[in-house]
Amino acid sequence: MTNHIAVDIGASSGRLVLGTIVDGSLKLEELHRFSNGFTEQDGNCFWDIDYLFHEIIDGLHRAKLAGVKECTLGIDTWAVDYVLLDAEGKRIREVYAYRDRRTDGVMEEVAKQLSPEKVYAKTGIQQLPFNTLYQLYAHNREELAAADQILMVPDYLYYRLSGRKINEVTNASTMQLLNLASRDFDPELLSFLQLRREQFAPLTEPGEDLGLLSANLAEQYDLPDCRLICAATHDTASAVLGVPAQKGRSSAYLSSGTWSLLGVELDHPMNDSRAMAANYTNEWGAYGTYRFLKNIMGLWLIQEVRRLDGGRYSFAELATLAGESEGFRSLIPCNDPRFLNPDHMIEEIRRACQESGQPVPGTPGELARCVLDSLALSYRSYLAELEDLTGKSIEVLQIVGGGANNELLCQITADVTGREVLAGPTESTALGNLAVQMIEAGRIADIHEARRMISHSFPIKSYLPQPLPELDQLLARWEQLHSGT
Ligand code: LFR
Repeated sequence: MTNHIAVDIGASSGRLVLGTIVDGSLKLEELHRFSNGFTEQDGNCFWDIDYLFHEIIDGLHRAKLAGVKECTLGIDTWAVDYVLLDAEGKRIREVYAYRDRRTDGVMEEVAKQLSPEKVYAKTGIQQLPFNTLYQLYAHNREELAAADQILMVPDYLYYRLSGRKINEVTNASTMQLLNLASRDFDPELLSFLQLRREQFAPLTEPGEDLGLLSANLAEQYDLPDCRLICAATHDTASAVLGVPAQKGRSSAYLSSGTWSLLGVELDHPMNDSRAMAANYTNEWGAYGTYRFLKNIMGLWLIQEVRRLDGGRYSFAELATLAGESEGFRSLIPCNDPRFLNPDHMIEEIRRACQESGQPVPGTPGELARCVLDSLALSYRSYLAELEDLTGKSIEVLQIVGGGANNELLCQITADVTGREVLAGPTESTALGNLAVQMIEAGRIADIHEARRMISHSFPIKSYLPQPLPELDQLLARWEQLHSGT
């Protein structure tokens, strides 16, 4: 098999990417791209999962038209969101989006009944209000008890394509229900939610052969012959697999998209009390790895500014406007939960600046600049924390994902962190997804070879830190902003 297709769906867009190996290099071809986003109905937020399924079908049909007769296929999406199935395998309801506000205050409520220390010792997962544990707690009890199966979003998409039910591990770990020691669902956490182990499918590792695409679908929509391979179905797991090999120097990765995921790959979980206090996560990776990382609010802040501004400017234009605006004029504590899903992001940013006595950003360029400056400063703080927790100094920051295209963000990040930033590839998530398929197909030996191949197949841009005038004052302002929140 020489054709491999990655289905990579993030919170704001999805794509089908064809990956091949030509003369020892990886080549990507985008077959199909579509938008994604949640919609609000009666105060709740939902994904349109049927739309996403049909976009996958559409993309596969285009692949066939482009000459792909047979291929392997892997799927990754964002994490934590789930789909309930009844005994006939039919979806019970619309799929809640993780920014839905039904989980407001739930984390605190659960903490009164279930010690957070115990949950962290078991799972090693950071406390985020939208972890599946809290979403399920907030879900209608009867509906949950009646569910025959609980699948995560990519598991469900595999199921629709093949009829096979799995719970893939990289994504399942974000439920905050898996036990690091037993490497299965934790009985105590399940019973807390009044759930049964049988409501979940067997845990499945990336690389597993999931069989053929359903013959009915292939015939009905004129699709290629597809063998489904279990990818690292959490997009961040795939993105980290797709980080290029880094020789000699110690580095951290920053997967920059809707979220900024900053961390390092470990071969063992680090779920001690310090990691818990700093709220770092140990999400399960492919090939026995763990993603020791922190969620930072990310480009969601800019996506919302853009949306509320009526989409007047593209992301590239917003970056240009930000570059023309005065730097470090107003800063926000960008990881504050107030920015998770405010009623109006622009107003929320302005309010935060006003409350802290800073100039209020007016134009889209000023707003974008405020966000980018604040993100870069947060990367500096979290890198220091990461060094402290792991006991290792970090010389280089490797930025992958869409944010690697944002030259201003990459340069300010280098300047503020005082480290070299290596940016690219932007399609690291699709690459990580494809790497698992290629390893499974015997075309690449292992993930080390895949990462070496990624590093020589795509341009990676270096940003060296430039001295920042008045850095000390800037850092003092940043500190003060956080001591006041
Ligand atoms: C990134 C991501 C993060 C996860 C968040 C919610 O797309 O998957 O890793 O914390 O979305 O699922």
